[in-house]
Amino acid sequence: MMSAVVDVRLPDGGKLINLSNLKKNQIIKLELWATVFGKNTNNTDDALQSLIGSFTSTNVSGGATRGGLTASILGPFNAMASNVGASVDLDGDGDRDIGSKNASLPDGFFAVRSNTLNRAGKGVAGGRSYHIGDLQFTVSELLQTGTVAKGATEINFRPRAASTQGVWMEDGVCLIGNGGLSAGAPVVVKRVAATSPTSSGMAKSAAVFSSKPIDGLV
Ligand SMILES: [Ca+2]
Ligand SMILES: [Ca+2]
Ligand SMILES: [Ca+2]
Repeated sequence: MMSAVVDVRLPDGGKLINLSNLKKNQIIKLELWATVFGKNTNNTDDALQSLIGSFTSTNVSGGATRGGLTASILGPFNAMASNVGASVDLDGDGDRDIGSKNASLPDGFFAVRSNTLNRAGKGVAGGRSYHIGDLQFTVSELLQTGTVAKGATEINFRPRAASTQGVWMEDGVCLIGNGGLSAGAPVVVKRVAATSPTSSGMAKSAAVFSSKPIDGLV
């Protein structure tokens, strides 16, 4: 069974951005990591060559923010046929996503490609992980006013729904991805209520929420 995952995350690995810390035109810097998983415990026989898909900022329960996404690609995954993707509103919510709605053609999709099956990624349990590029979300509009927490906005990868989703190697076998490419958990933008510092459990989570977004903001 084939398995590769594209994960969008904050530079410190976090997944949560407190809307209370955001303002219009602010840039949120995110990282794109791809991980190839095999079945055995040896990760020196797992490798990545290419992947293709889109990125969207999806509003849940009314959403938290609108903004535009832009991507960049890191070497060696910037070889011929790589593409930072077209800037289009894929989901019709009024802001720009990256990629294409037409899965039958590769045109417009975000695509990374190395000239060879690359084994230089970071070894992780059961596979190999690669920092393939970065993503920027530029806030254009805050969808919530006041302090009442409502919806959330989820920023994530969407694999191209086609027979060719990428080329990678698992346990020494080179594969052309077909249904084996998926997205990790989304980066979530939502309003996180301030909590009392006298309540230890709550204060701890508040500290996590308030520190992680700052690492991801430039
Ligand atoms: Ca959006
Ligand atoms: Ca959109
Ligand atoms: Ca392996």
